[in-house]
Amino acid sequence: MDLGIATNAARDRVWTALDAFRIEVPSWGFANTGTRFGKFVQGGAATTIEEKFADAAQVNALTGASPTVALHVLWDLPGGRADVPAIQALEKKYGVKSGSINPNLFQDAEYKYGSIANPSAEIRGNALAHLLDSVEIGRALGSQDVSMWIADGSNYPGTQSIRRRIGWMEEVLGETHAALGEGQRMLVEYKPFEPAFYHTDIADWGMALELARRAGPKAKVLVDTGHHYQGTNIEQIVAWLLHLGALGGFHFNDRKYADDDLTLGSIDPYQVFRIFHEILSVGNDDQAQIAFMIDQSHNLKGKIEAMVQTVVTAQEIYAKAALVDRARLAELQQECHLVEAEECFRGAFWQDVRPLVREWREARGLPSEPLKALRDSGYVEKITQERNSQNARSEFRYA
Ligand code: LRH
Ligand code: MN
Ligand code: MN
Repeated sequence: MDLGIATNAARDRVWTALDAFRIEVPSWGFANTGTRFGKFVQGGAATTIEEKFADAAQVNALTGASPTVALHVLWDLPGGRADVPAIQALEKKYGVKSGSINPNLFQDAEYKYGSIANPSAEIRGNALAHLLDSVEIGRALGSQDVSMWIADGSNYPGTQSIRRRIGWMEEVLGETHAALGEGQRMLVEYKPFEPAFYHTDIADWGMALELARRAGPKAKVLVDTGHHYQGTNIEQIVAWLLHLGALGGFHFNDRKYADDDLTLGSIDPYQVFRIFHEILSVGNDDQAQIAFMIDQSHNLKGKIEAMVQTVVTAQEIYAKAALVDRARLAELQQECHLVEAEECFRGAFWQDVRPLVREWREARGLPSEPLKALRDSGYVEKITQERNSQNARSEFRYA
């Protein structure tokens, strides 16, 4: 089937889509992270918030698509406190802004039996205080979203009251919502298991949606693509959340087995295409409400290289999704012309959009080949030399 990829109309669709496409990078994607068995330390990994801003700025300069960096409160802000003028100075120096604020309710030993769903009122109070601090940090930095991943759950049947914990979560989330300022939102993320292996308090999109709905209108659902069971139809969840006006955003990554945090599209690019198609099918105003964020940690690939590769892949798949002739597809769906409809849909996926995307990059003054430009720039070698002394140790041990 001829999709007319070389036509002006196709070029316009792709360029319009790429001009609007933004995807946030995570500060933790530039830092040394590991597996549960140990860490492979990279000499060039970022260890300070300034280094994370510097690396994010590189990715943005090369791709033109990631002007914000997500901050993880306890990992990036010493003592969980934000030195707002200092962060604003970094934003100015590096030309990237603070993105979503990610509270951390999973690291402290007091959260062994949960944070906002802990049976102890005192511990729930501490969790709420951290959430309120995170809301305040977001407000002070002018960032829109507080992204909440709640790791709470239990490992053995009968050891916790699932229902009482729902009520406790409702209380804390309601109070957090009440503190949100004008233009702020809270995003409720779900995950079926890990670290809890029997029940997780916010295990799927239904639970996240209901908790968000009860918290208030500024609460939306965050879909992390790695947080589903095998075979889950994620684009159907996306379509439902869009229908309900409840989709806040995404944590994009890919997976083969569980929450693998692999680079986007590395295992199943067609799934990313199907998700992007759902988003491009709604009106522009609704699209603008959806935060695209990357949630990946790169243990083996070079961190900046992996991030550039991810953003480039996201742009390419978004461009493919922009090529779907949605008017024609709607007719074919209406007439139940199954094979033609499927071919219309996946025909766009099979197009090689890279020449078009390259043209767009050149027209926008961006490097035509971001990964090659990264290599040619020598940035990774430079930071590896500069940062190596702090990162020189390499650890690997079984837990
Ligand atoms: C949990 C998660 C969550 C965290 C991030 C580091 O698996 O996806 O979004 O904040 O990883
Ligand atoms: Mn996530
Ligand atoms: Mn995850």
